[in-house]
Amino acid sequence: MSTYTQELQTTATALVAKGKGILAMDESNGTCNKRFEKLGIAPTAENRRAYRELILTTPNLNNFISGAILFDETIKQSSSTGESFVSMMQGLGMIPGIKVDGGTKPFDGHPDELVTEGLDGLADRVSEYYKLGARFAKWRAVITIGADIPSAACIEANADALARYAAICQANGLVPIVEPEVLIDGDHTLDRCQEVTAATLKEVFIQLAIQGVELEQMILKPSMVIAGLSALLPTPVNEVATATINTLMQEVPPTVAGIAFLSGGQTNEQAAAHLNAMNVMFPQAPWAVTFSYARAIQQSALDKWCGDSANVAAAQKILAHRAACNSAASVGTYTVDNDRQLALV
Ligand code: 5MM
Repeated sequence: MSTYTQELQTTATALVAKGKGILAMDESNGTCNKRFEKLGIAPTAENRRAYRELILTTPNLNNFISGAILFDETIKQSSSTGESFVSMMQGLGMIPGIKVDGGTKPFDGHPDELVTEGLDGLADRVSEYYKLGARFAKWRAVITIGADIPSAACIEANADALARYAAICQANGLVPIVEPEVLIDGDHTLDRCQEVTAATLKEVFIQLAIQGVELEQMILKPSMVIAGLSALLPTPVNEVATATINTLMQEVPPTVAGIAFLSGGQTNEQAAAHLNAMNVMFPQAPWAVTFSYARAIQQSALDKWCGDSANVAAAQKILAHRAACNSAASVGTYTVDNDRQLALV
């Protein structure tokens, strides 16, 4: 039993508390700037800080959000009143988390495939983030579906890195969020996505076992099993929910503390409706099934804000609405009609 066992267990359980999910606001500067530039927002540290302040000061956010994943720059920033973001979150009962991966790089010898880097010096960085107040971490691996990919080598390399990251986090006090994302890009069928997701999760849990990761002290952040964005036919909501939960039931041990999905390029309504259907149709699932969305919570609010302080209150209203919708989906009470009606209020 490590020094952190009890704390890790408590944090993992709190992150997936009933009716709550995780807000991913951990875009690296490159990703955040790209989203800003599309809207004509200058890609400055001050604008990134102001945007993160808008998010964290959204009224009632803590009713729906258990914790938020921050980027390295953000965890060291403060609000305009001078209070650090970490302190603000602690005061609101939202657990600070931190993205610790170093991003994806081309996987040498394997065209069109990626491997996530960032293990060098990770134990020291995790210890530092713990001292700054973080209590959980996130590492994202990316698996691409194509004609002859993913390769077994790509799945294994990414699963190995995820497991080594998770073990380092647990040894140094942070609950690891393990995020193997099977990209939605492409014209693949739902069946192909299911096959790749199953193979990926199988390897991830083999590697987690090899590294001795405590499953009760980690959260899995998977993508949903869904047809590719350019597939001919959209998949009905209940089919996505069924294929996703069946795949997880097959590959994810019941002792994992919780499942918190990424939205991965789905629309706001799709991300909420799919999560909702899983909770309605599979109440017997052994884990809490909730969200860890970035775009499906934030993007509409960012579009409204557009870097203008006059739009902060309106943007916060949109953000709170998306958080509330996904909270409802996490307990199976979301409807698209309510979503649209409340969005108009
Ligand atoms: C897949 O991206 C994660 C979840 O976001 P969505 O719900 O929008 O799919 C997200 O947490 C992502 O890992 C972060 O935004 C960091 O991304 P970058 O590209 O900066 O590493």
